Amino acid sequence: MLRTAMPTAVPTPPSHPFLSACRGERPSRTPIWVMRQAGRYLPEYREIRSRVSFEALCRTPELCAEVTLQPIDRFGLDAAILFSDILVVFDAIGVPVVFNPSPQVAAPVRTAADVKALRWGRAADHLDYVYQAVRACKQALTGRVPLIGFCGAPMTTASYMIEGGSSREFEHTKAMAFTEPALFGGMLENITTLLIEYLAGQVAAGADVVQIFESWGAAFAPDDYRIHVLPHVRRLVAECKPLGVPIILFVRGNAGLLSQIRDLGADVLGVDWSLDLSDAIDVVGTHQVVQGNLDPLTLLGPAALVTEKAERIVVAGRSARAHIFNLGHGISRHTDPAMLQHLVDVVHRS
Ligand code: 1CP
Repeated sequence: MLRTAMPTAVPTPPSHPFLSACRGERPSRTPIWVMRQAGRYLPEYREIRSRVSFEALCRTPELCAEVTLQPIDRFGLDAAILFSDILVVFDAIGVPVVFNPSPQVAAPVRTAADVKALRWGRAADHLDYVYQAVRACKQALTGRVPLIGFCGAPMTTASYMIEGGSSREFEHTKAMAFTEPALFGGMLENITTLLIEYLAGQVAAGADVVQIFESWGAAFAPDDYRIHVLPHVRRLVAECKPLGVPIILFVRGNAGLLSQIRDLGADVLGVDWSLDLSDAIDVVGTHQVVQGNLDPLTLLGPAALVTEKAERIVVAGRSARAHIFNLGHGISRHTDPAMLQHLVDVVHRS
């Protein structure tokens, strides 16, 4: 549903270094953005959060745009990522979630009856506030940098519903996959359909690139991942290809999974910090575009260490088809913003 009230946003030039790298071209300098770049390590974010709950923030497009642009205005990063959360899709299917700040689902979804009771079918139509936020971001960015839309991968998303929140062991999720594979598979299939529609809605609203977050890839052993999880990620990537924007697939815990995800057709593979970038490139091949992979907690160390590690990653990235610098997972809330500025400067001058 297009809103005609909002003027047309200025498009980002296709020659932008981040978009060039996503397409597999080598831009003149290594582009950098960082996962969770808008968030609690920024005083200007905490100021807004002192007045507005996280839930209200996600549902207020103008505030989403303001928060999305905070790190862009401050650091000179090469891409913006929509401020939202992978779990807002629960709104669409009728699973209440609260953030405290970690997500809590009071009524977990574990049985066939629980799954059947959810509001499947054109569920992504209920997420118009996200699409409005994408439009507000594009408007505010005035073409300065591209905007990344995103979703969780099917299993990562489902795990929060099944566990009732964050988890260390994923015992309910894995028990469901192992004891009731048809129920688990059916649930992931429904979620995948929702995620495809959801990413299509974000792209229609103006997202230049989409990233799929498989934050809990390591929950499953590689052979179980191949059986229970991979087919859904494959379908998500395949059915998002026709959207015509680059797809970044980030799998955390991917040292053991890179060989499974390298052939799914994602334009960029996000590498976590559990392995050296050069080893990741050995596995995925030098024809792949990679993104990553500094350990986020390096930013809690001295500037000289950040310089040394970042430069090493930039050098390793030169053997890939193209490289987008990022952290190997989300930035810590304990990070000094000055250290992120130092990292951006090091990457840009390397
Ligand atoms: O302000 C607050 O106190 C809320 C903390 C917070 C924030 C800032 C949450 C709750 N989500 C977010 C924003 C968010 N979440 C973004 C913003 C865009 C950016 O990167 O700047 C993004 C992309 C996410 C995605 C997300 N949410 C993921 C995937 C990425 C990752 O970090 O692995 C996951 C797993 C979530 C779930 C979630 N939501 C919030 C928290 C604290 C969590 C993680 C909980 C857990 O560890 O299980």
